[in-house]
Formats: sequence, C-alpha cells, structure tokens
Amino acid sequence: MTSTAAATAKVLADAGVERVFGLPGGEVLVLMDELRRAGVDFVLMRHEANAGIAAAVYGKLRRQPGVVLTTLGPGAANLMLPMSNACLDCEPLLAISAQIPDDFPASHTHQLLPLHETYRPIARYVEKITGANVLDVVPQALARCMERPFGVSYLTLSAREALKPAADGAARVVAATPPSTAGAREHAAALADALRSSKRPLVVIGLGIDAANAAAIRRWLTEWNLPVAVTPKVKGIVDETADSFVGVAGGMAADGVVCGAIAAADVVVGFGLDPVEIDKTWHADRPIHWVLESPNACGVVPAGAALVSHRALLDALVGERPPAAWTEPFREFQDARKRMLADRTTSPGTMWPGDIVEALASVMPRDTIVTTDVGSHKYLFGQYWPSREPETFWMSNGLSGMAYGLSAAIGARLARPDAPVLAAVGDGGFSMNAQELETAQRVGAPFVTVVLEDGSYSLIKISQAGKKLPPYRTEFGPIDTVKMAEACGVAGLRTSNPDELASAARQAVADRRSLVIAVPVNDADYPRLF
Ligand SMILES: Cc1ncc(C[n+]2csc(CCOP(=O)(O)OP(=O)(O)O)c2C)c(N)n1
Repeated sequence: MTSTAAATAKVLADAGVERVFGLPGGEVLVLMDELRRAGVDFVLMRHEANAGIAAAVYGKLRRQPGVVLTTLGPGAANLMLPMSNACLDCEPLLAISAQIPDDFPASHTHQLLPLHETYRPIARYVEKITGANVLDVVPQALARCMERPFGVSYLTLSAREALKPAADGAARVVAATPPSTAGAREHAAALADALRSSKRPLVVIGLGIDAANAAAIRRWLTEWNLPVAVTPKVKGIVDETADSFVGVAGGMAADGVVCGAIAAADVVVGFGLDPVEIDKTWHADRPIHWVLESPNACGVVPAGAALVSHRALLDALVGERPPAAWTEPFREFQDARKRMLADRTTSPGTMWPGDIVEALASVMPRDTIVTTDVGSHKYLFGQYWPSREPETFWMSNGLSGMAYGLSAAIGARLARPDAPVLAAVGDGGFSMNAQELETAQRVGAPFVTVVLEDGSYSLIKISQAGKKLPPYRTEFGPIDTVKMAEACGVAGLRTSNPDELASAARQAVADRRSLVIAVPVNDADYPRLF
C-alpha cells in the first residue's frame, strides 16, 4: 500500500522537485519523512514566511514551482506574506500545510483556522489532498503555479489523511498551455507601423516577459536601435550598461526623471509591462502599445491588449529593417539619471549611498544575483545597480513586502550554486530575519549581505517629511549588525570606506563564504536620489 503522504512525495519528486522549504510541526512529520525517502531535501528555515519567499525564488530560477511546507494553524498563518508576494510578484509557489482532519469532533477547534477560505483570494488553486484525489490534485497544483503569470497553489493534507492508502494508478499529466502564436505577423506589422511615425519611441519591458526570450528581445532592440526601459523585476533582461538603456521604471530612485522620459515618449511599447510593479498611474493615463503574451498579475488584461507569443512576434521582427532611425532621443534623461547618482554629499562616518552601489558593482562578477529588501535601499539598487544578465535581480515589487532580501538570497543561491549572490538590505529589514544567516550557513548557501545602516525605517521617515509630519516612531535603537552576523556563525565587518567595502566583498566571493558588511548611511542623503 502507498500512503497518501508517500504518493504526494512521489508526485513532487517525479515532477523534478528536489527541495521543499519549510518549518515543521507534528502534523507534517509523516509527509516530511516521505519526502526524505523520495529523495527530496527539506530546507529547514527559521520562519515560514522566509521559507515561502526562498521557495518561490528558487522555483522561478529552476523553472518549476517552489514548494513550501508548514504545519497547520500558526505555521499556515505565517504563509500570508510569501503567498501574497508570489501572487503579486508572479513567482510560482506551491504551499502545502497540514489541517485538522475533517472527521475530528466539531468541538475540536484547537489550531483550527479556515485556511482554504483565507487563501482562496490569492491562490488560484486550493484543494484538500485525500487518498482518492492525490494523483490528480498534486499535479494540477504544480501545473497551475506555472501558468503565466506565475502564481500560487495551496494544498492541505491532514496528518490522518496522510496515513491513508492512496488510489492506485499514475499521476495525472497536466501540460502547460503555450502562448498563442496566432496573429503574430499582424501584431509585428502593427508595432512596426506605430514605430514608423514615432520620433521618440520607448520600449518598457516588464514582468510579463519570459527570461527565455532575453536573447531574442536583445537582438530586436539592438537591430532597431530602440531606447529601452525596464521594470525592477526584469532588470538584466537587457544590458543596463548599453547606450540605449534609459532607466528603470516603477517607482525607484530618479523616478521623476524616468517618468519624465516616459511622458516625453511619443510611443510607449509595453513589452510584457505589468502595472503591478508601478506605484503611479501613468500606465492608465497615457496610451500604451501593449505587447503581452499572458495576462498581467491577478489575471488583468489591459483594455485593447491582445495576447500573442513574444517569441513568435520577435521572430517576425528580428531581421526586418527598422521602420525609422532614432538617435539617442532620451539623452537628456539618461544624463540626468546618471547625474543624480554622482551628485554626492559627505556626512562624516557614513557612505554616500551611490558609492555603495558603485563600489560593489566594480567588483562583483557579471553573473552576480542581487536581491534587495524593501525601503530606500531598494529604490537605490533598483535604479542604479547595473544589471547585465537576465534573472540576476530579485526584489519584492508587486507586493513590496519587507523581509524578502535575505530569504530570496538563500533561494537564489540554492538554485544557482555557481552564481555569486549579493543581498542589499536596510537595517530595519535585516532585523526582521537576520536569523536566516544561520540557515544559509547550514544549507551551504553562502552570500554577501550589505546592510545599509541608518537607524530608521528611512523610506517611511522620508514619507513622513513629505507629508509635513514630524519624525515620529520611524527611528529605532541600534542593534549591532556585525555581532548579529557573528551570532549566526557568519563573519561581519563595518566600514564607511568604499575601497574596503569593495575588497571585502570581492574576497568573500572568491572564498565562497558568507560575509555581512554593515555600511553606515545618512538617511537624509536618500531624498537627493528620489
Ligand atoms: C512587511 C512590511 N512592513 C512594512 C512595510 C512598509 N515599509 C516600506 S519601506 C519600510 C522601511 C524599511 O526600512 P529599512 O529596512 O531600514 O530600509 P530603509 O528604508 O532604511 O532603506 C517600511 C516599514 C512594508 N513594505 N512591508
């Protein structure tokens, strides 16, 4: 007899899932053990929210759903953040938790939460695993996460059901539907037409592009010499050091400049553009030539947009003569964007935030995966980190939820064991989940963390000032970042010298070990960049 837990584990293993992230309770121990027996590693983390974030990043990089496993009640409740994040940031996540068995007495309310009802609005597939349906619902849950835009499936399995016999037979095969190629030539012709009469076109690439199309879109943009902007979550889809790169759209640093460029464009091509990443409303206020191959986050399809395969469309565009010639139509905006970073101030004992980016960018290898947390530092790195390769930049931007940076770094490092990883976080976010540094050590996922220390939730403090409110409860007392790192078994140092920062990061990457570098910054410096 195969138990339902064993059948669940086998479906996951057969689907290529090599790791499940999580934090256990008594009710999932049988499933965990079946996963072990099926050869699926359990990455034990120190908070379910962190496990879910690490799993989603790991999954997206591995082109499969990330899987997170928690106990019932409190463990399942801790999944709200990563499930919300995966939903709005379009990361493929299968969450599995235990639940109280259906046949428990009605008076048994201990740890009983309405989990399906809670998560149904953000998960596109919610089911209870039973012995009878396990070979159907687990494959379906995996497949639904991978339907674009990627998203969340949620399954529960009670400890009692886990032990019951599973139905005999083979797991259901569910194939993902590829994007439609119908009308690709007509769409390509319509796009060429729109660009033919344009003096200042701007292609804005967003979350809806598949990284597998990076080479094709680079080729088309280069052949036609088109100016391009990206949203933060697809940083690296084009080389940001190229002359045609205008900036990062979506509320990062220098957003006034980038929004100015968008307003100055006479044709905006939204190539996979998803407004879930944009904190302003220009996407609704001005016409956009949408080029989408799947709905945007939450299934939204903008009015007037038709869905067509990007690959088929690019195949039709590549090799065609550009319909017009454009010579640096956004030069003034590109220069203004760069000037803001260079326009430094000096505050004793601190580093100009721009120098942190430049020092690290000068030493980190081209394939480095950068993760950020949420706050002023995210705006800084989101705009100014010079990404060069696809899938090398990870932030929470649809949800914009703190506590992403370190967890994402663990997921990324496990998914790409050969790529250096750099996590850039604020001291507020760092104190939310610094304990995962121990996880990183234990599971063999070393990375460099730079903590921008300003003693405040600076982005919120800046927002207070913007509303003409006095600073109130947005500053906190010091926690020694270096000692926190050391307490987790990771070396740490503090510096306000860019050269020391660069050489310490370079050495840690060469030695393939974790290092936490605390860099004092003055939170009053950030508004100069915004
Ligand atoms: C989970 C969560 N809680 C609160 C917020 C609101 N928030 C956005 S940025 C920010 C400040 C972050 O501070 P820190 O990590 O120190 O980064 P800094 O802004 O100083 O760079 C806060 C509280 C959020 N986005 N996510």
